[in-house]
Amino acid sequence: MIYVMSDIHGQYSRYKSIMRQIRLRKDDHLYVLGDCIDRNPFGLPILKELYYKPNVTVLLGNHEHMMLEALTKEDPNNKYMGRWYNNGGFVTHRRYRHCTPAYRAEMLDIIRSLPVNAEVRCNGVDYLLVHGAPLGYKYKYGDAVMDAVWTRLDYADVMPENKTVIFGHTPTSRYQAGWPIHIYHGENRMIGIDCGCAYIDGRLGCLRLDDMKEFYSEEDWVPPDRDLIEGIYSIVKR
Ligand SMILES: [Mn+2]
Repeated sequence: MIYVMSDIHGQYSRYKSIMRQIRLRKDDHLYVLGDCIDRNPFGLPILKELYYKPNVTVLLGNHEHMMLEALTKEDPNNKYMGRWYNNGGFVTHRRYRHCTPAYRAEMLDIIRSLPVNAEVRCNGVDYLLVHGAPLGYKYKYGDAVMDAVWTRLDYADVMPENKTVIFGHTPTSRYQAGWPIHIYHGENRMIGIDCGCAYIDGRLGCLRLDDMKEFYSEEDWVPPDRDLIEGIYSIVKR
């Protein structure tokens, strides 16, 4: 069986919920389409755990790319660190700084080795697995990797011929406002699987390509009551 999920964003309990449901076997393969890290605390351990599983392929997301730039590039004006922090990188960096030099070097090596796209064939369908967009897709950076991890596909975009593109990066609520935390099966051979796991009211989705069965993380906590949250905010604002 072939499974695809994306944008775990440090949500450890949602990640574990999916792993419990799919019970990955030796002959199965799981593709994780980037953005294991940032916005929530447990990104690095999740990325590391997935990376070393023999039947898992992890792709590069824009968040891993941001982390690599922030921690390895000459950055006198904090351009790269600023961008990372503005996109939820602080929780990752806060923990990273407390890790041993060996662990830090290992995580950077892992990120450097992540592929940008992957291809897999299932039931006679050729799937192109991407974080943001297929490599070679022109966006606004003029850099092939940046374009591939940052592009937000539009529902009307034209995909490469004879390929069904499965992408993360952009929460599916952008394509189906009335069905927000579900996998998006678009026209033009596009499937979006980022169900907003990064956010409190999202969840982690996972698609099994053999039969297109969808799996969703189940919460082990009671979501906070909206009236309660708004009540708290009204107190804070006063
Ligand atoms: Mn992303």
